[in-house]
Amino acid sequence: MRITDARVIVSSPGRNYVTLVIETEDGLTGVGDATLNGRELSVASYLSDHVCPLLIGRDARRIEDTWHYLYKGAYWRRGPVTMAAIAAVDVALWDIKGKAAGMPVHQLLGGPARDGVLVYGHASGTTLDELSADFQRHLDLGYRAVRVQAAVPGLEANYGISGGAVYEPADAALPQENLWETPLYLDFVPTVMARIREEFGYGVHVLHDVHHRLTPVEAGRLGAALEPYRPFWIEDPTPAEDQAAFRLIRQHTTTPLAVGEVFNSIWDCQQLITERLIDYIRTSVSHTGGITHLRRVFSLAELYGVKSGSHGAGDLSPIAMAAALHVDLTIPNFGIQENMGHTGPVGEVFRTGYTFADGYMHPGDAPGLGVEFDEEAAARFPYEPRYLPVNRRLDGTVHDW
Ligand code: CS2
Ligand code: MG
Repeated sequence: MRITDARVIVSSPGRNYVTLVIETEDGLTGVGDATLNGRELSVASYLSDHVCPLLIGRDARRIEDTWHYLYKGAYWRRGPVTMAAIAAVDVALWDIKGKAAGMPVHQLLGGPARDGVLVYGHASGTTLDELSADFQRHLDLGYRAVRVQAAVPGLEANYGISGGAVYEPADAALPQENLWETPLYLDFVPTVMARIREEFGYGVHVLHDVHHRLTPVEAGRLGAALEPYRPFWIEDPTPAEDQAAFRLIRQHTTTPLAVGEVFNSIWDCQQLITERLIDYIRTSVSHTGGITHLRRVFSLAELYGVKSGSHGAGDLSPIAMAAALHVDLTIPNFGIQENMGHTGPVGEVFRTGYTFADGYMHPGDAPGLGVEFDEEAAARFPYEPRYLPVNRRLDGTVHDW
C-alpha cells in the first residue's frame, strides 16, 4: 500500500491548525495533527520541506518502521517541531491502517479497556462568583471533573481565564505581556479551592493548572496548602525541564502532581516516572511523536504506577483529540483526559464522530480515527499569525508563562 501524496494544510478556523493529509495508491486517506501553538509554520515547513518527500512511495502499513526512519534518520532528535511532525505522520498512518482494516483505531490498539474516557472541562472566572457560575455550568453539562482557574487580584490578564468562551491564549499577532507575582498567587489559590469545595462539596474532581510558574519549594507549599481540599491534581507546578526538582515538591506534599504538556519524548519524563515523582503524565499525541510514541510513554508509566492525563487543549486539533481518545480507551493506566473543546468554525473544517455524555467521552466506532478533514472548508480560513503571551513580574523581569 504505497503512499502517493502527502500534503500540509495550515488553516485558521478560529485558531491555527496544521493538518497533514496522506493518500495511498488504493484511495485511502489519513489525517494527522501537527499544530504547535505559536510556531505553526515551522512544523508545516519541517513536514512539507523535509518529511513529505520521504513518504512518497513508502508502504503506509509500516508505521513502526516509518517512525524510526523519521526519528533516527534525521540524526537531530527530539524537540517540539520534529516530534509534532513525526506525530502527524504516525497518526495519519494509524488512521489509514484503521480504514484499511475497517476498524476504529482503538480496536487495533487492543480494544476498549473501559466503556468511556473520563474527561475534565475548564471552569474559570475573573471573580470567584464568575468561576462558581462556570463550575455549575460544567456540572449541568455532566462533567465529573473540572479544572478551576480564577484571576489573581492585582494581576490583570492571566492564563487560563476564558471569559465564557473556549480558552485561547494565543490571542495576538505579536505577543501580549501578562503580569505575574508568585506571593499574590500563592495566597489566593487556597481561597479558590475553599470556595469551590464549600459550594460544591467533594463529589466532583477539582483540578488546577499552575502553568510552570513556581519554584519547587513554592510548589511544595502550594500542594500542602491545598491538601484539605483534595484536588485531583496540581498541574505543571514548576518549569518542567528540571525533572529532579520534583523530588523537593514530593517531600512536602501528598497532593497529586501532573506534568507533561510541553514534553515531546519519553526522555523528558524518564526520571519523573521511574523515580515515581509524579502521579499523572500529561504528554499529548500531537506533541509526543504520535500514537506509537505516546503508548510507549504510557507503558513505561504503567510499570511505576503513574497514570495518563493527556493534554487536550483547544490548540490541539480535533484530529489530536480523536487520537487521544482512541489511546485513552485502551491503556490499562488511564487516568483522565483534558477536554477543552473547540468552537466556532472548527466544526466546519473537522467533522468528528466522538461523543460526550455524563462526563465521559468515546471516540466512536467509525474505521480509523473517525475524523473527516474538509480541505475546501479549510481553504476558507487562511493562516493568521498568533502568539502566546510573555510573562513579566511586577518589576519587569521575564517569568515563565
Ligand atoms: C494549558 C494549555 O490546557 C492546558 O493545560 O496549559 O491551554 C496551554 O496553555 C496551551 O496549550 C498552550 O498552547
Ligand atoms: Mg496546562
